[in-house]
Amino acid sequence: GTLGVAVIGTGRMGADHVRRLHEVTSGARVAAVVDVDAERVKRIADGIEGCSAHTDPAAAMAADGVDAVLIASPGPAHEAALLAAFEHDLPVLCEKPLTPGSASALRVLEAEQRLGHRRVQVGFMRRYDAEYVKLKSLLDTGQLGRPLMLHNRHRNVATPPGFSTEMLINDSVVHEMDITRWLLGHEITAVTVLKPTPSGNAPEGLQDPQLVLFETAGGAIVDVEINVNCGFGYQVQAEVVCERGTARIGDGHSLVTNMAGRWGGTIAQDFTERFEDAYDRQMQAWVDATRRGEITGPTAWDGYATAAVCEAGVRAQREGGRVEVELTERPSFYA
Ligand code: NAD
Ligand code: ISE
Repeated sequence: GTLGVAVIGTGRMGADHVRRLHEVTSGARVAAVVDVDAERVKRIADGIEGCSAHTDPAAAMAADGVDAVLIASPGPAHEAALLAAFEHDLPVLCEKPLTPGSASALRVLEAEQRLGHRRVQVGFMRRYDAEYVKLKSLLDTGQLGRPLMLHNRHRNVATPPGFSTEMLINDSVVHEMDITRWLLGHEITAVTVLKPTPSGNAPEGLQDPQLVLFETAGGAIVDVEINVNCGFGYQVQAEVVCERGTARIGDGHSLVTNMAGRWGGTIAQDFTERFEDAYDRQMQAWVDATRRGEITGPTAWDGYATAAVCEAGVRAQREGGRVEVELTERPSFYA
């Protein structure tokens, strides 16, 4: 039957996921919505037939018709929601980060292993972006040879109020941590962060942009320009340099115009626009797998491993120099 989903957190991402589940995804319906803001959650539930409104995640998980959980509350609230979902043995799509910090992520790994079966998919949606999928398929053929370097650019128009220097790593570069591990198939072993004089566009006190370097277990070197107040658009670009060639995505050349002696195109303005298809495909894949009784996509291990890299990244920001990533051994459960 149709998958009844409880959506926890109905802010920017959560409200968009509610719309997606209600209007785009097939085989699913929004059965319950949860937010600490009671008025907001009631307004959203009122617009959807058969959807109940809650301020307590545990109450929503026990509600009628709830078969699965989508977590889109702020990162610090994820651990409690994940553990509650495990108590009800419900499948979960959890927005990144799994949890902020490797200690809490490890507690989630342990709880999932105690259940005896995987329950969590982490919302690293770039793995569902058509361009990244093409890049990964090409690398996997081996035609280009071994990847030597991966160059990334991650630019946002502007940061919301309260966005801190650590969030450049924890909220933004975390996507490149996941995509690096996925594209190259190796864990990240060390992080270095270089900080140019901040842009005049950056709010007072924000160290923006930064150049983040990863070393990987496969010997490839990865650089990330994180530049979150660039002012002109939302851009995510990647170029892999291999032994026999290079491959690059994210140039946004789907429409090129020639007019009045100039050529060009438009640049997306935010992630909901640039990654709309990826969010849609991620949701459909999660719903389809869940209805088959399977869990696919990025795992809780991917959530833990990226949390460990974030910790090294934040230390590298603060202390300077190269910081090694501390990772426990990967349990065979996540092989
Ligand atoms: P937001 O602040 O817009 O929304 C969060 C909502 O959760 C708010 O409505 C808030 O009232 C509610 N909330 C707070 N504590 C709660 C709790 N304990 N239980 C239930 N609801 C609670 O934030 P956002 O930008 O929508 O981010 C939400 C999540 O999505 C974060 O984990 C963030 O990292 C992630 N995110 C992912 C992407 C992506 O590209 N995949 C982009 C942006 C945000
Ligand atoms: C945000 O939280 C995201 O996840 C976006 O994908 C990213 O581009 C942005 O920089 C983050 O703040």
